[in-house]
Amino acid sequence: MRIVLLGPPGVGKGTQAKLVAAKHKLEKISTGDLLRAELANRTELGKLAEQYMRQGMLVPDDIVNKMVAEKIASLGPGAGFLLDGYPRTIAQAVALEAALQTLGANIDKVIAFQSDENTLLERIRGRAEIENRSDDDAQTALNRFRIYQQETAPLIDHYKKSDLLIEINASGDIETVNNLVEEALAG
Ligand code: B4P
Repeated sequence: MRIVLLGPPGVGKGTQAKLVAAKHKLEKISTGDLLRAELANRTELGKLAEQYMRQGMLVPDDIVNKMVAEKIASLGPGAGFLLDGYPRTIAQAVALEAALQTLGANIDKVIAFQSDENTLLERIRGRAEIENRSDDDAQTALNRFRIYQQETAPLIDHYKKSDLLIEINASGDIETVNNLVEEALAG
């Protein structure tokens, strides 16, 4: 199984990714986590990514595409995986399709989470208290919402056209959302 999780900042992609990957024994590829690990290790890639992330901007496509393509290639052709937070632009979706084609693989389902902005801001505020992420202050979060609408929301139509999209209301608690995800995967 190869799954993509899409959705606005703070909607719970990372939270659901952990649950789904554990249950279905899938490799979890979270671009946010991979980039934060590069930052923590002060690599050249990390230093570059930090300039974008702390302003709530997307890291340039070529950097993220290369990072994901290498990760997918390292898993081998038959591997199941879950992509959390990738693709986030149409250019990333095109790059993902090319990377999968070289392996003779394809995406099975794209899950798009939705919720209202107040719920998302509340969750990000809660995460800020626990995780101290530099992109979780209110102003940066608003910037991330704006960029989501411009850059990432068009992916919903992109995946609707290929009939892979399942839209899920992510406003409920973690267990409720997880039940909806499992129903969608079973269907
Ligand atoms: P991400 O790490 O993907 O972060 P996110 O979108 O804010 O969060 P997510 O939706 O995973 O929410 P979470 O589960 O934590 O991206 C961070 C940054 O990295 C981006 O802004 C960008 O700069 C860069 N980046 C990443 N991928 C990129 C790409 N492909 N291209 C370019 N740049 C990229 O949930 C949020 C909080 O809510 C948590 O505290 C959680 O406990 C809580 N929560 C979750 N679900 C809940 C529920 N159902 N009910 C109540 N609380 C819930």
